[in-house]
Amino acid sequence: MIKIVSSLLILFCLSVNLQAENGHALWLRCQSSAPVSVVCSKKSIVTEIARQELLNGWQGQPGASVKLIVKQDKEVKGDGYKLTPEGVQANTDLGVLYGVYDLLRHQQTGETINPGVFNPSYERRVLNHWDNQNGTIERGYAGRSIFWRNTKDSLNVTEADKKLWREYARANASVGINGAVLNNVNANADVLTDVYLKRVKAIADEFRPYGVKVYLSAKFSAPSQVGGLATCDPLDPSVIKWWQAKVKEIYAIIPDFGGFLVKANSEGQPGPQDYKRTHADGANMMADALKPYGGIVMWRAFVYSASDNDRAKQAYEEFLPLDGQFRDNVIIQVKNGPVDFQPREPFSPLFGAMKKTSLMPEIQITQEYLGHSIHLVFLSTMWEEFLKSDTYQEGEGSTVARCTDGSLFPQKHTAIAGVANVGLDVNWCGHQFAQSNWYAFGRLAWDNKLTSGQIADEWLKLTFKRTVVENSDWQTNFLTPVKQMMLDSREAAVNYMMPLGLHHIMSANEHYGPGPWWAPKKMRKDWTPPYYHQADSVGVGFDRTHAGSDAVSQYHEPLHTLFDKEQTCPDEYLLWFHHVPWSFKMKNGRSLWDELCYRYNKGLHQVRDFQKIWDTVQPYVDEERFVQVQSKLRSQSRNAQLWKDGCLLYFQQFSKMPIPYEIERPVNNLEYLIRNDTTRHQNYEQ
Ligand code: GCV
Repeated sequence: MIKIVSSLLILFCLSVNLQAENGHALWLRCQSSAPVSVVCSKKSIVTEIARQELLNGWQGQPGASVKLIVKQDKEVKGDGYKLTPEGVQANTDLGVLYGVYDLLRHQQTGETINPGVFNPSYERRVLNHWDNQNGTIERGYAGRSIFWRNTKDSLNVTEADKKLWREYARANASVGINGAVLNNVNANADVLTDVYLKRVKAIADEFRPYGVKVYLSAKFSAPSQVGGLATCDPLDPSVIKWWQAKVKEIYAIIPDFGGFLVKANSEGQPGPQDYKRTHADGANMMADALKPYGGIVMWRAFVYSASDNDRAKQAYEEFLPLDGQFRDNVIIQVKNGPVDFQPREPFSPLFGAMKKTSLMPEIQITQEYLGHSIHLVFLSTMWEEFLKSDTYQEGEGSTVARCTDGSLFPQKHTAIAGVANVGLDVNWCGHQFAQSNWYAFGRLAWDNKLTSGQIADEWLKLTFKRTVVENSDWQTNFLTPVKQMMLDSREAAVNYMMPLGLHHIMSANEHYGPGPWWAPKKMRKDWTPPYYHQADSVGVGFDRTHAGSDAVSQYHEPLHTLFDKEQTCPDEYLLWFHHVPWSFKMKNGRSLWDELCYRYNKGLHQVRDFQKIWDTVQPYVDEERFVQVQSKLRSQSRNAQLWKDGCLLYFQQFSKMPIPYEIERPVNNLEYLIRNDTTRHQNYEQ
């Protein structure tokens, strides 16, 4: 009997998946199910969803009985859960739902289910959408916003809107994401007005059953812009009153509103410093207004000014002196690196340095600097590298993960944010493989100790497996090579874009192709690549040693000394911390110039290999997704060639050294690349 049911199950899955797939179902594709009976100790909208998910997706013993129990247990924290031989137990309804998704994930990936307790690393696992109210998305590469549009009836809530929001919330819940900031950090104050708040409420209503809270980016100047006040001084009683009233109004319609995200005094945004107040004054004023309702303020530390001698140092310099001055419902949101989501940066030295303030990492899921939705880059390895970086703030083992998840310093709230890569594109993320980054963010936010290998394995099985039980042929010919491609993809991007610690050398403001030459006369220096690479006849790289900008001193020992010396600085960060002579002898014996040539060349060849790998897996992938990925890889390959040619030919003007003869010659001329700089992106988007 079991055999018959399993065969039917396989047949059903096969027939579902032989149809074209467009990627809209994400990692939640498998609908086949074996019969199961589900008993739940508590009835609620959330537990009903949990029950339905089990009924629709059960892959275990046919006819089994599963118990879902909501019961207090000291071992279980927050919305964590316990997997037991009988089913799922949790303190909250949401915990039960998370447990059910985990159970199903195990079944669908064929992993053994080990009973145990699974608690989240962070209390708040939040997506930041940089969506504008006119429907565009800053740094979005997957179509327009799923929340906002600029048609005539833009604020009408349709059934199609609600369906999409529910699908989005379900996808988030399935990986443990429990919050979403619905609008751009470069905020438009109108979002806090009545008409927009009605739409926010409608979104919150669809999210609620899946445990996803809504948050808003709040413009610091809102009291003037939409409140008509003469000032936005955070210590002014009228301003304090305005925010209190605004918060009260929001909670009256959205009782579980999460709180505000604020970008202040950064890149032209208003903030407390406009009134000679500190970041703490500004954040605390908002935090006080939110406190009675349980809301939080996520205050960004992404600050830098044109006049500073090293942009990488500024967040630390501005925020560290404020340690201990923030209310306990303020969390300082810090980008992973000290500059800006580059393909590789050392971790921001603020992590661990602020010991009396809650800090949350901000990572970027949307690929602003990593090839938009054209390049296949699995970002999990980058985030894993970051979370596992040792800050040494409390001795060895003080990883970024531990400095932010509450295990090293007491934190009232813990959180992690990811800048979303979601838009109206049918596959949500623009590139089928970009979905894996959304997935990976959720999984790492839930468990910051997971490995990228495990995440890639899970995602590939859930996203591409055609039957419940794939044969070993699939494992060998699809899973193994494609997983390896994913795991290598970030390092490949670093190699063909910005190896050896180079950073911020992309073209213009679109941040796609190479542009180490890009430096319009009137442009702020710290927005142009030459500020970062500092290439000259002597060498290349930014001197951040004690003899240079001294950014190294923001790192705790032993990192301070390690980074400070060319000989001990890891190759990956060499040109981040040092201005290195072209003929400098690398650890492997090559000159810096030769090594640069090898790295760029290697990156390009890695992408060409990805093309080959993908072509070999054609028999295992449905036509639509296969062709899409194949075509994107072609664009990526052409773009990698531009990066290699553009950067090597540009830097060669300074090094005056030959490209090693065993390396392929450039196929583009530098003058051509520079001349076509601004239009190139469009040409390669096809
Ligand atoms: C939302 C970078 C991006 C900006 C972004 C900013 C930020 O500068 O290029 O588009 O603005 O970071 O994180 O605030």
